[in-house]
Amino acid sequence: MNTAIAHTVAVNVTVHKPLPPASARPTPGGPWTRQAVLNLLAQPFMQLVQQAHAVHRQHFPQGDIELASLLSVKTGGCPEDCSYCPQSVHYDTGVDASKLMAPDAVLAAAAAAQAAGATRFCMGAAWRSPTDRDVAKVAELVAGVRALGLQTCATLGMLAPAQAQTLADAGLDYYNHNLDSAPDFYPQIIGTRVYDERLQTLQNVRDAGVKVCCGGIIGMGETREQRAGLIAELASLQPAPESVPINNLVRVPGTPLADSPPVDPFEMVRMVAAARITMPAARVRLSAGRRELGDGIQALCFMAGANSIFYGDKLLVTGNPDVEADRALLQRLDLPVTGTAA
Ligand code: SAM
Ligand code: DTB
Ligand code: SF4
Repeated sequence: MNTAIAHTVAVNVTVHKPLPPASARPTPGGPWTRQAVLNLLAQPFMQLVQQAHAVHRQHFPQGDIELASLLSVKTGGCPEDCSYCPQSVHYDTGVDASKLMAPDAVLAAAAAAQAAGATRFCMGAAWRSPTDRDVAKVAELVAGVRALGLQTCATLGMLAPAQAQTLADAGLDYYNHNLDSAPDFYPQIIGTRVYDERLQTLQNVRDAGVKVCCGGIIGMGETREQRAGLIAELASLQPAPESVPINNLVRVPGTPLADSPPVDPFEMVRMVAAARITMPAARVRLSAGRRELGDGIQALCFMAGANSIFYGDKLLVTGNPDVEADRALLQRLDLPVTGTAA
């Protein structure tokens, strides 16, 4: 890791409980130890892509790409100190805090996303953990979005079991809660929430019968070994997540990671390939940071097994490729969109 970043992170993050070294953590899902994933990632690039593509074709013979739209229903003012995040109160990023959006505005955005071709709608809130009142309000949003005929997803921070159940009863299909990084790198990035709390929320979501969307970020100064550690943790969840977002860090001015050196874009392709091979039935989403990847790298990611994108001009608070550019790219690559495949 770049020493300047190591310094900035150390200043901004309070590390609470050190986790055991990754090698000591169980990988109950079977063969996907950190070393096994590292062996995958370290293969000759073309060999890795070829292997991942074969797994992809076997599990997704239609080769369709899911379009998932994202809306920040409650922006900014978050008490957490995630070093990558423009919505944390700890950093001066120019993002103003706002209240939870009104239902009619959320439903209008969902209907517009659907009209543009999205089949999944994800609502994000900058909370550490919602109150029961917050959850009741989001449950109303979930029911409304589902009534439009969209798949629903929410990402609201840590959830208690009863809160997960409330959202499940409202018709929530997926809950997004990322592990973000390997357990041994994580404390350098986040000090206000420990890894095991993330695992607990994932379990609460599972127990409520909601499908899990869980992934991470690359480009935060982690090593390839640590990227392997993230994939091993994800693939060892029982069962594996149904949806796996792989984010390329969006370096937002004002955050401690603003000046992180960009990671080699081929590393993003390798991560997608490793996610595809280790979690063959999952929707692997090429998530934040696509604008910096360019069309060629994105095409390689689709080849390596990415079959979902965030679709819409905005992610939560940062930009995303234009809808027209995305549709054109998928057409140029002859990739069918989910729900329209022949
Ligand atoms: N506040 C909730 C939480 O963190 O649990 C939900 C929203 S949070 C923005 C969802 C995820 O977005 C994070 O876990 C992280 O993986 C991703 N994310 C946030 N900022 C990012 C950035 N600058 N670049 C890439 N991914 C980012
Ligand atoms: C995920 O893995 N990526 C999305 C979603 N889950 C909620 C968020 C990306 C955020 C990128 C920076 C921003 O716009 O705030
Ligand atoms: Fe808050 Fe989520 Fe951002 Fe962390 S990633 S600061 S929890 S909004």
